[in-house]
Amino acid sequence: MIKITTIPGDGIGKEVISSGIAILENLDLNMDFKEAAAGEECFKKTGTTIPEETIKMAKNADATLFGANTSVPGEKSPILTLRQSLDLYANIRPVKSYAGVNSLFDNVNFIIVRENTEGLYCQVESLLDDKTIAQRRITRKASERISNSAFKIAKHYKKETVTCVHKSNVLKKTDGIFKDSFYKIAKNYPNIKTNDFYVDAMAMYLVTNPEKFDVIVSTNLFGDILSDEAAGLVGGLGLLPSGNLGDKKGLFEGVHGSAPDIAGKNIANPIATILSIAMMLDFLKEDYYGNKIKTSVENILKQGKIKTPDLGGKNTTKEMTEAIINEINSL
Ligand code: GGG
Repeated sequence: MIKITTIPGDGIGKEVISSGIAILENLDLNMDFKEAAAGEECFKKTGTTIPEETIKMAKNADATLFGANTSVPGEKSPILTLRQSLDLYANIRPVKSYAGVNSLFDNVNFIIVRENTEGLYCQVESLLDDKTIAQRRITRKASERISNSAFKIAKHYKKETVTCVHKSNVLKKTDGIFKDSFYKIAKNYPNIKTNDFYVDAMAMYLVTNPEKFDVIVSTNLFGDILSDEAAGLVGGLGLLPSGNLGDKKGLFEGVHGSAPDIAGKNIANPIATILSIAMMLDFLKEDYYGNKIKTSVENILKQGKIKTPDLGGKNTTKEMTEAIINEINSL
């Protein structure tokens, strides 16, 4: 029995997780789903954005599926708390062009590997009179392990080059360590090419030559910002999946947020979650089903008959989900 904790959260999180469960229930797998609360709605009901019980349920599951959460001013972000509590230090975000999708580029295929536990996401900020300070913690340990994840991914997917993105000309100590750690770990992978760019230059290269990149490793905030830019290259956030991985645990979520403007309308694109489920199944060593899901999504996008509004169509979340289920069953 595979134990899955689901955390739908807020906004479109509920709709896309319900699509995700429909996809999983259709597979010939023995799975048990337990739902846990987190986010703005949970805060209104319980006074906390992430109850201890939710963290416990994520720790006890074989994998966790996360929808999205709306941030509550002054309160902890549930997703950051989960990443830190479960030490899910690697945020893996594959970015790919799909045939049939109207996008800026049709030849993109890279993976962003984002450090997930420190940087500006420590959630340590202070206010003294009119002076505010945010802590940007970068350690050798976390920098080396995320570089190692990036090289392992490059090796696994037979990618040629790993690119380190930083701003060490300004953040000399913090990003100095990040860059040094990258080149230290690179020595263990002599067959993989390396290069590094400042984040501002990288922001430009992604819109001029995105096809040149294979695996990109960066700190927490830079990795997040580049992910949204990358989504813009290939058709939007509705298509970008992600996995938050530690040494033992995995939590999977679309890169998008809770999108309150379209929540509850049955028009959110479920593909980011469905592709995150494919990543989850690979993580659970059920890659036969993971591959089936990926192929089905590719086929549906290529056929172009069913499109949610973000892809230029008028179909609903449920219609897209049903089309992908039918495609899976036809393979
Ligand atoms: N920009 C898309 C979005 O809002 N994604 C949700 C998000 O930012 N989550 C926090 C994170 O991934 O660090």
